[in-house]
Amino acid sequence: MNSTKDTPFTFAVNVAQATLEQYDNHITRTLSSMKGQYLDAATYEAMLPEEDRLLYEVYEIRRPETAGELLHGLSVVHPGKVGSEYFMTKGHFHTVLETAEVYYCLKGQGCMVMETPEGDWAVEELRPGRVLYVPPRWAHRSVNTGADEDLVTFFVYPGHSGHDYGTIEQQGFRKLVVEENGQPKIVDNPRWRGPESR
Ligand code: PAN
Ligand code: ZN
Repeated sequence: MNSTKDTPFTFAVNVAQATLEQYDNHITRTLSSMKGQYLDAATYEAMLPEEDRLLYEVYEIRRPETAGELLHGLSVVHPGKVGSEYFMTKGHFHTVLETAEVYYCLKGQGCMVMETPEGDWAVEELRPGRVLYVPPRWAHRSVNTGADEDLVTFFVYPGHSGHDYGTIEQQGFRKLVVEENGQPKIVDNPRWRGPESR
């Protein structure tokens, strides 16, 4: 696989199926890893004992986690909701805040929820063929708003970025994406616990 390669390499993305021909690491995240993240805590607690549902998966091409490298792979968020809130990734700031990321959407319907430590927020649509540029300093979480299709994105970010999950686990995102009358809607997160609300 790629981990020991220091010569150029290629691999195929199966565009029709939105899968990678090869990868080094497969991460799976289930409902139990999202404790405290969904607004409807009662529905979350009721769903857990029924089944620890698979919410999303990440397929990584392994590269050294150093500044000159680019980490890349595929993110797959499955369709579904907890209450009215769509399945989503945990979301994170990069530990090195001044690092950006590019996402290219291959399949599905969804959006990226983003915010900065300074209080800016943004939600951008993800659909096949769209590229999203996440600038340095912006925390990011992908949300699958499709009814029955995976949301698949190809991502690339600097090797030394690191992932700070703790900040989002503690304070959440300022905005949530929920279904209202069959449509996705951006709403304030009443449980957001950022520095300004404490
Ligand atoms: C992506 C994400 C991936 C899964 O590769 O890591 O979509 O989301 P979480 O990391 O929030 O669980 C990325 O943004 N890397 O930096
Ligand atoms: Zn990231």
